[in-house]
Amino acid sequence: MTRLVAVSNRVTVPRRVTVAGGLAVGVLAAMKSRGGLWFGWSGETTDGQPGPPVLTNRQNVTFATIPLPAEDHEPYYGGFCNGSLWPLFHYFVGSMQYSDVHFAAYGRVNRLFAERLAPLLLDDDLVWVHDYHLIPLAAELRRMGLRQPLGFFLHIPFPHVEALRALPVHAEIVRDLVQYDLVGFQTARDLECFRSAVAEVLGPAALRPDGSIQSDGRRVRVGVFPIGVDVDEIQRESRLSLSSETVRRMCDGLLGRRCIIGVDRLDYSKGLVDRFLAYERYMETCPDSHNRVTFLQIAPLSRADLRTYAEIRRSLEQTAGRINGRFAETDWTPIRYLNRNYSHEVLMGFLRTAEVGVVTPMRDGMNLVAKEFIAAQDPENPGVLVLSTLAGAAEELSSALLVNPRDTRGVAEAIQRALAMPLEERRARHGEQLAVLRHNDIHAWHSRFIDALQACARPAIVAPPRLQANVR
Ligand code: ADQ
Repeated sequence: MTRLVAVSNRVTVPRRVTVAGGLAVGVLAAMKSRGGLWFGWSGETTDGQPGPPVLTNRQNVTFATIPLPAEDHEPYYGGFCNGSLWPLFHYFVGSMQYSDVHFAAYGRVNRLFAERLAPLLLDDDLVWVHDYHLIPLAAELRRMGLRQPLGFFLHIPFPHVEALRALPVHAEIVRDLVQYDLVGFQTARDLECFRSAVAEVLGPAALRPDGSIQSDGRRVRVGVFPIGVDVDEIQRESRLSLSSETVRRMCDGLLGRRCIIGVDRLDYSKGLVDRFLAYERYMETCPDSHNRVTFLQIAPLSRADLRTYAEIRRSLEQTAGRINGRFAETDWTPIRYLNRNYSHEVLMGFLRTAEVGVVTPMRDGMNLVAKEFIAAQDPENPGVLVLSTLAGAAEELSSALLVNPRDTRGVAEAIQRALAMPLEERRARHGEQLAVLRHNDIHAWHSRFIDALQACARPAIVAPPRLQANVR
């Protein structure tokens, strides 16, 4: 079996500390089941250029990490990645900043990744690069003469070309993406947006009739690979953790009240302020809910040293404080808002306890919490998912209560409907959603991508067959 090499911006060698983030959850699952090498940033900075990667073995996975040069880290990570690409790709075009200095640091960090990764690569490795931080990595590796199959998966949405064009270097981004052999997206919409960007930048002739892309005489395959969750593992965890101390204390603290839950990294794209406003509206229109329902929002801090993230944190604290001040009673706090990380198991226990999961991002590549909520439920007495139409997960989970996250009245009504939904309807919806989750679980996600990438290694003279229905 050829070795899998995963590359992502940040690599956290598993310890007992849990990292909240969908990419880490997904890539770790792929690496654990298949083994291989996982390369990326250690989370530290250094003066000057870093030396060779530090290698750490954990079971069948070797973690290879490097620090980043202190002077490049901020313009690369806070600047181009999270000041330009993240807002733009989530359609916050007005919040996007752009600076040539940031873009140059983005290029330098990608070159550094290529230079430190290349000596670790074997001839028949499969290299799978993750997410928007590393779009130029394939071009850098190709410049160094590497010939291994290179795949890229975008965890976040790919924006429509009309939004993408707002970025001064959008053409470079598209040209760098077609240096990979395989480019994968979460949803069919993202893929269509990418194809229209390719037509705009490379010309319509770059789109081949079979759906693949022609670039400099090479064939670039593209596909849709919706990320999933480990359904059986989540069911096991959520059952077991009901008896854990932390989950028991949480349940005891509810004093028999019904629980609505939200779990998100603290990020402005997750729609948390509007979600709180929708819950406020629900309490306004349903006075019966007072002292009978509690909204538990778990939102671990992320990218906390970036200004936009400090702002959203402040505004959430103010909104939760105002709403609690308005409705709370001596023995009831309507919104419990926590900025903490929990182990995956405890989190799944919280999700199982809740009767309604509210997942209302303004945009999201997929949103694993929506899928985790469904998988964690008791199938005999399941809760109801209220889901934003702008999350990639909505493409698959069409039997959730679908809402527009800015429509506070619509979200409030969906919460009300979810809490009143009869058992039979809840079971029917949950059954449909669970079947989708099983079909597209985490194992299906990585094996489909890796099979498609493996096929890119075949000699060019063999006419490449269609590998799967969703790979062109
Ligand atoms: P994220 O934006 O991080 O992921 P999401 O898909 O919801 O969003 O994944 C978050 C993960 O972190 C979940 O597995 C969740 O359980 C975990 N988590 C959240 N809060 C936690 C807490 N307090 N403690 C511990 N764990 C916590 C990005 C994209 C998404 C895409 C994923 C995967 O933005 O659109 O779905 O990658 O591709």
